[in-house]
Amino acid sequence: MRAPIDERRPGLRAAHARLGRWAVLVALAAAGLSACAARRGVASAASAGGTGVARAALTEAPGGQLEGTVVRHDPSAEPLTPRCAGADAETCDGRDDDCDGRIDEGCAYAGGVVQVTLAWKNGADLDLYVRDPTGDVVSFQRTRSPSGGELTASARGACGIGTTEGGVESASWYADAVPHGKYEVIVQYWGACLSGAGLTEATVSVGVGGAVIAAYRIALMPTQRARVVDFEVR
Ligand SMILES: [Ca+2]
Ligand SMILES: [Ca+2]
Repeated sequence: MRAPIDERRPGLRAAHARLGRWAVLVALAAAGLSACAARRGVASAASAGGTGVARAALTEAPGGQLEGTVVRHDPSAEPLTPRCAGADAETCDGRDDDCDGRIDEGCAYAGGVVQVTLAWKNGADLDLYVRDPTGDVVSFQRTRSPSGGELTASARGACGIGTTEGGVESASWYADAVPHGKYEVIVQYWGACLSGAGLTEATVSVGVGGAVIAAYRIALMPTQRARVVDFEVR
């Protein structure tokens, strides 16, 4: 069953179904609200040390008294054990390599008190969607939500943007506006982009209040969607 991605934009979802994603992107571009442009904006802001990075600097510290708990995860999602490779080993790969409770700190996207980061290593185009307890969904379709969520890294929009050797998508909520309750993390494999991308392994990590509460490996085929993990913040 296809998970409803963005119930605040039923028109867009219906258009997806009727016309396919390219047609929707063209329509959005004509209206000056191109999803591709939104993705470029996110990527360029991050790479230039823009808003997301500045917010990270303000909010990456301790994380207050928030706690996060995994409610469920996709049966095919394989829990990953911490690597704890050492203090100098953090790389921009969607995992907390050095086990300091922060995912990919020092990379060109934000931390946050709640952080969900998706990463993969081939030419596929994967999309991250995070639905927060208010029902808002943060994704490339909507990079900022009224609840304070922000997509701070986006990769390979419609296969046309980003690197050819993998990507990262990451969403954050900050200390001054963290909705409490259940979050849903959904990954959509939009397309293979480069021929031969095919089955793609990705990692999904979730950080809450200065601790990584979940990390999974999941494998998806083109067009497949998975609700990787639900977690609760309280
Ligand atoms: Ca990392
Ligand atoms: Ca880390």
